Amino acid sequence: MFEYAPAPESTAIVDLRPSYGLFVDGRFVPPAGGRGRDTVNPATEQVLAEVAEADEDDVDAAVAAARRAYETAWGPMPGRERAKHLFRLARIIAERGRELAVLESLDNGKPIREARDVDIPLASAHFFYYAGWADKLGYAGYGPRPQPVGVAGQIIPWNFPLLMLAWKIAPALACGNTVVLKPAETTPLTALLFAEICQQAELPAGVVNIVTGDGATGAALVRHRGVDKIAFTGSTKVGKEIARTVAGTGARLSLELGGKAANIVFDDAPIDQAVEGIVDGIFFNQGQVCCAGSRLLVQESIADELLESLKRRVARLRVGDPLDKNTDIGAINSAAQLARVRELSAAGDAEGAHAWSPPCELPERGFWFPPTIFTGVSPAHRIAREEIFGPVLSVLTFRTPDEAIAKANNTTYGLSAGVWTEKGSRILAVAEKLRAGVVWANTFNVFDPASPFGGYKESGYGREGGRHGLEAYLA
Ligand code: TXE
Repeated sequence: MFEYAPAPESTAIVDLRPSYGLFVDGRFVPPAGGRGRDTVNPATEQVLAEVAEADEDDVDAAVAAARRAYETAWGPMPGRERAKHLFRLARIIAERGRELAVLESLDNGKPIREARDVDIPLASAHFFYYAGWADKLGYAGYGPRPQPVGVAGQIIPWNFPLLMLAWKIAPALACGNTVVLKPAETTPLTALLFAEICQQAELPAGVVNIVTGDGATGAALVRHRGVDKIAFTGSTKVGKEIARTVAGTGARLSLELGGKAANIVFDDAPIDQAVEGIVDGIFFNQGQVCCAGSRLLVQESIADELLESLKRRVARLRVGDPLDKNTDIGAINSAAQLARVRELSAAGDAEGAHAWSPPCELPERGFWFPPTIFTGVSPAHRIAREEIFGPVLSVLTFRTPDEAIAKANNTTYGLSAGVWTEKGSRILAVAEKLRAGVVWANTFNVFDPASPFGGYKESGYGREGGRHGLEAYLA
């Protein structure tokens, strides 16, 4: 168990090994406690592989390796040399894009089309973008010899496994930090393939360490005294717990937590375009997106017309096999996540909202939830307030722009929002008043490595992406 052997020669797109060790100090190693956990394909419930479960000793070894690499190899390395390594990582991710996309789809349940066209190219783009910064920090006002923070502990969720890894690792490395990253327990496989890519790119040993495991592994990393910075993306509940722990260790912290975005459609909006944006906003990645447009706020005068056309469009979405390139909606990532989506959807029914789903046959095995639209939702309902993190849209109406703004801001979160209107002046006026880190106008879920991303209120603090993303990793 957990012996690392090179992949067997094969023509298959992905070569899954029966078991995977931890990636520490440039090598795959068995976990100290000898424990493992199966990762399953959420579309079939079949076991894909057994993955090591790191305990305190493993985390300790990974942090020590990261510290050595920081002090002896990566920290002292000139920015232009670090840039070369990052460019190499970016190129290999792009070259191995097909393999990564298939693996991501298998482990996460997302449609292959999304993994292929969004997750993997964006992950590569993040490495390209931050590679460009590595040798320019000195000129960009960060001082003649910009100081990295040191060793970064990074904990990521399961909704965009490789992309979240790229958001975390690329800026950290560009600034001269070394990292210990913990992937989510249900989606470790692309992070482990990335570890292999680090070897292929001849990254110095210890610069990137990957410790797989669950919340206990994450907690061990968070309380480790050798970690100078914690970066976390995940639930608000765990984010708050981490903030409490970090208050006692003195590490720096950035948090990217949940959301409950309003997608606001005014009566002069281009309806067809808005419908596409609403569908993309809530059904992309089965709605398991922190910035998902999960609350549709539609102006009362066009509500009926818009809902009619939205339902016609949703009825055409294909739900099913994530590896079929015509699939629009794949599987929910885990049984636990499916239970959460079901629970909140049942709360919507119980509180008197009206659920609509198109007729669709869901596969018998695996974790599936049909695209669902709730109308008759009041702001007090749980489905209007809580993050569902599934393919479930809550529809509310408004009469005036002020009412739309008040309803949009009536949330404990503040990550993203959308505005649909033909009037440019209205876009600016409304966007200014929305308490959300990102506001999209006449589009939704558009990402670029050069744009900062992050929230207000219980959506967390700190920004990732763009020049702002460097701040988190410079002392
Ligand atoms: O998140 P967790 P879960 C929201 C979404 C979802 C809910 C629960 O609403 O329904 O959270 O999802 C690690 N110390 N988001 O339970 O537990 C864990 O192993 C340190 C929004 O999956 O927060 C994983 O690697 N780490 C979000 C990561 O934290 C701990 C994305 C996220 O898991 C830990 C995911 C601990 N005590 C869920 N406990 C977004 N912002 O996009 C767990 N972890």
